[in-house]
Amino acid sequence: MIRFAFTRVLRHAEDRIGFLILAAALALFAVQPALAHGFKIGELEIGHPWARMTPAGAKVGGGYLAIENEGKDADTLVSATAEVAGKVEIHEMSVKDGIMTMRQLPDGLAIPAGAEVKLAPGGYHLMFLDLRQPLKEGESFKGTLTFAKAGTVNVEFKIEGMAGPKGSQPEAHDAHSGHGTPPSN
Ligand SMILES: [Cu+2]
Repeated sequence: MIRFAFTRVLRHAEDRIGFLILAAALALFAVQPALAHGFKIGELEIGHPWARMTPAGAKVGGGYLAIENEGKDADTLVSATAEVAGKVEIHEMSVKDGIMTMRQLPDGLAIPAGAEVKLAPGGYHLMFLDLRQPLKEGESFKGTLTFAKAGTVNVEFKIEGMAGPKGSQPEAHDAHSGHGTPPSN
């Protein structure tokens, strides 16, 4: 039935534009599930939470996402949980004088009004500690994010390959790969 409809549309040159619009609409529809991976609580939009796959035996992993604050008040990401981890911390990674350092943000991560804050390889990130299982590419796990004002939102982290999701910077991956090995080893 659909094929018949297409043939009819294509028969008329002036209708080709209609066909293109239809094709574009179908393509958009096909892509949507991937784009729709986001969560919302209050005025906060959480975009594509993901975690990097971990090698077997790794006890720590990194988690990333974007937080957009569409409200007029600042908020703060104060804590997070993940079903695969015994503990989750909010970290900042930075390079100073050529030395890479990572520190926990004891007061959480500020999300200014009207701003988007990205947790991404090489910068802010969630640190999954005491991993109960290796993070396997293609799987996902549940977690929560708690904000000082907005409260707690349930999210799902998609586990991506070593290169991260499409569009993330590959060079940042190298900067973060030290996470695969616990410092205590
Ligand atoms: Cu970290």
